Amino acid sequence: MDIIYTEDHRLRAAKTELYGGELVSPFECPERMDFILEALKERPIGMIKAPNNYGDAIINQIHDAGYLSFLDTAWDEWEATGMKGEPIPTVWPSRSMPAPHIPAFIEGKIGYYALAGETSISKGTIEAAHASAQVALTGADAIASGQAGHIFSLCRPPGHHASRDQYGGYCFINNAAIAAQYMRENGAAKVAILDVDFHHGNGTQAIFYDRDDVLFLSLHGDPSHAFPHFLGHADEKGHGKGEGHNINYPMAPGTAYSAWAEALDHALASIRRYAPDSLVVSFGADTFEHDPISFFKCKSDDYFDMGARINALGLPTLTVMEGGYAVKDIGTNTVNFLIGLER
Ligand code: Q9C
Ligand code: ZN
Repeated sequence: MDIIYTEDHRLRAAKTELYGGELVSPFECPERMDFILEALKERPIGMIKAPNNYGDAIINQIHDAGYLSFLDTAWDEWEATGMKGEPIPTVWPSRSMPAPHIPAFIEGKIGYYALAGETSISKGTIEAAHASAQVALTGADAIASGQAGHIFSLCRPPGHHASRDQYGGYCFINNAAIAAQYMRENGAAKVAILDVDFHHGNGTQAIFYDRDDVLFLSLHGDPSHAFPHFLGHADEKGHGKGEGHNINYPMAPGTAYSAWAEALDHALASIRRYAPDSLVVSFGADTFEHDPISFFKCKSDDYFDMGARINALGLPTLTVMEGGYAVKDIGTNTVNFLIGLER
């Protein structure tokens, strides 16, 4: 399986994340990729290739124009205020204060376009996010054109929390959604997105919620206990034409692989019934027992089985990297998953 990767992810190197009431060094850091690259060097599974440039056409179909231009200028506008730290939101449109107008001042715009408060927009963030989207598009193209049966798009920053017009949870541009949309535009009548990151893929869900041409399934920590806290419940099943095309598997703190894999089998049965032309896997290694911000109990060897079960679908499959923060182990666990995918 070939791997699509670019060093441009290093442009995303925020100094701060708001965590536990403190500003800490971000969990979602460039070193994550180094551990995966190191594991791929020890156990090579294919060629590592640079992304092509597909421009903005698909990105513009998935994201709001005002949101994208906000991201383009956010750092410069923030820097111009003379504020000392990195931009994080301090105020939001909320239940008692819905937003009839988009603010002009950067502090208000940040609140308008943020869905969570942990993620700083550092200098270089939007450049890295666009490079990450091209990594996803290059993988989607290889799958759509039939050049490959499996591709791994080693995206960073991740994407599945980013909605049409909001960033957060370390995500800015929704790589998996863009990959699925590219496949739809290039020969696939139906695409399934299977999100196995520890966190609910709220952004991907929201983007496809009223569509029946993209089936979204997510296995994740119960939002009653885990980020993103407000989306990802089992009763969210899609809307309008999309009714029945959104399937959530929220799971309790402490869930081990055996129970997780039962939910996976249920999800795989739904994918088989849907009979998509291709599959996008939003893969996060944060289901690992020692992940610092998550509460599932998957062990390193479980990732082989996870990959093998998904491979049994027999679908052209693009795996897109999402989260995973136990930096020492995400290399091992990610490569285990990819090896399992080819079993
Ligand atoms: N107490 C991804 O995995 N904060 N994003 C968690 C835990 C945000 C995770 C705080 C986690 C975002 C792509
Ligand atoms: Zn995650």
